[in-house]
Amino acid sequence: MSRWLFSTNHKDIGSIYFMFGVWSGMVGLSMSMIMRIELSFNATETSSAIFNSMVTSHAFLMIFFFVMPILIGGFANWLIPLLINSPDMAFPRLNNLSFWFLPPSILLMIFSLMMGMGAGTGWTVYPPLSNIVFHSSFSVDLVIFSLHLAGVSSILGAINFITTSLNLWISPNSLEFLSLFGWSVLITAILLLLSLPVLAGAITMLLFDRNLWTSFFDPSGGGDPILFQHLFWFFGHPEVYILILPGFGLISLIISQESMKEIFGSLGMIYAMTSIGILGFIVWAHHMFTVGMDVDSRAYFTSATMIIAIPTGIKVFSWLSTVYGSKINHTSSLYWSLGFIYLFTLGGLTGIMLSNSSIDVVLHDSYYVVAHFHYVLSMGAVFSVYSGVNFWYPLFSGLSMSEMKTKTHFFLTFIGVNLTFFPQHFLGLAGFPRRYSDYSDNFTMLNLISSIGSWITMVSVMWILLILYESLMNKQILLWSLDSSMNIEWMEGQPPKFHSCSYYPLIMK
Ligand code: HAS
Ligand code: CU
Repeated sequence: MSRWLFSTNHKDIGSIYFMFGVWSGMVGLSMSMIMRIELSFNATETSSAIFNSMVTSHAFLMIFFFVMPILIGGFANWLIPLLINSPDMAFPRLNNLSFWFLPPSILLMIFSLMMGMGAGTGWTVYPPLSNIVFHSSFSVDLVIFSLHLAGVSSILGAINFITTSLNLWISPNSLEFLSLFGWSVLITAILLLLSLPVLAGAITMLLFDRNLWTSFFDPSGGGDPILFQHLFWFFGHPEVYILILPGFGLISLIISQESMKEIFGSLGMIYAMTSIGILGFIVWAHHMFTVGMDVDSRAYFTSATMIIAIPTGIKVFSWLSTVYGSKINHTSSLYWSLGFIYLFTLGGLTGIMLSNSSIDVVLHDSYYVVAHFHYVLSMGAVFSVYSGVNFWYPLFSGLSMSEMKTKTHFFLTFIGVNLTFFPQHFLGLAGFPRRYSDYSDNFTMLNLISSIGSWITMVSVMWILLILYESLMNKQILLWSLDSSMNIEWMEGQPPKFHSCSYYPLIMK
């Protein structure tokens, strides 16, 4: 018990982050299924209220309690000290504290659904909807407290990763040789450190507006609700890159390993990630094109946003150039990586469409936006998680999963998520607004396809859980890895042995 509760070991802490993330991912998934079920029937007043609070909690759970804990808490905790040859993180006890802020935080989020009316604000928590007038119960306050705790957890984690990457880096002592995953986590941690305090400020001001009679966001007291939007998106846009950058890092390591060569243009990859990180801070108002902004600002935010396609394109083409012409290992982990490149690019391209302020005025708050961000998240970030899980499961657990089964899992998920989200582009273009609990008949067909897709995805999640269960129960250890190119030696009852000559130097790059 104390091994987990008081753990200061980066691998153990990484493992509890994984368990936590998988659990909250399942809760988040259930919430999305509740939304799809609601959309399959005629809405009532009650079902609409539930729908609204599901929209809010689903987003928070997936972002703060699934993707971030798994990619940063799980993968980065496990891999960063290994990649820089350091015995542990710089502040092991702080690492423990970072994790243990999360359970109370998620409890507050769940309590917000059970006490009061539920927070039907969406993850953006915009006032005036989130004001005491329109959300008079305790729910929004609970959401704010939950975000405070999750924010503290992430800031402490960020401090830890930055210090570890810069100070525990033993040899060679040039950052150019830090692995691409190391770079992605370092940049992510800097983004966290700079953006989360702004969110904390915004939600604390909202808390004061709700309970202490301030009027930061209330025009009747001299405030301005648009101020909240600026503060939120100054955090919110860097946040989307926080969600994807560690995924980029994992994909780079995996593509390089499975193609058996160094990543094409790895220095360019470092510059690309750095530019994405910097640019991410100066494009936030592309989420606010419809607030009545002047034309010059819209022109600026449109152009600045479009520039991000350049470093991102550099990353996509470098991954493709790495795979091109190499004798690739057809592992399920590589399937997920290739799926990532394909579908993330699709999502990125719809992002470029949305960055045109004149187009966004029509598409804002429509399902087109929902399709965009699920392509970059459900198929970008989540595919990178699955790719990483398939790749490092043997290292994390000492066990193996059936390749044949994990490949069927890949295809099932691939079909499921595309069926779910591709039709949502057309729903958006046809004018179906997001966050609505009901719709007119002409939207039925596309919604039906989307719901069927979500059930297929649900089955695919059950399938991977079964695969994991089978592996854990049977203590499925390979005697000798058939896949010699992975250079891992498996001996019954012993942890896997990595042949440093090939595996390690490759993942170091
Ligand atoms: Fe986004 C809304 C624009 C990347 C996540 N995004 C969201 C929301 C989320 C999200 C969660 O400008 C909704 C928030 C909410 O609740 O309201 N996004 C972009 C752009 C990029 C982008 C330009 N988004 C992401 C990533 C996310 C993410 C990554 C998470 C993981 N996004 C927007 C805009 C909105 C938005 C608007 C607001 C919409 C609204 O009205 O609310 C870029 O980083 C994408 C770059 C990637 C590529 C693909 C690879 C590049 C290649 C190079 C060639 C491409 C070229 C472009 C030259 C571009 C292969 C050509 C252009 C063509 C159209 C063909
Ligand atoms: Cu954005």
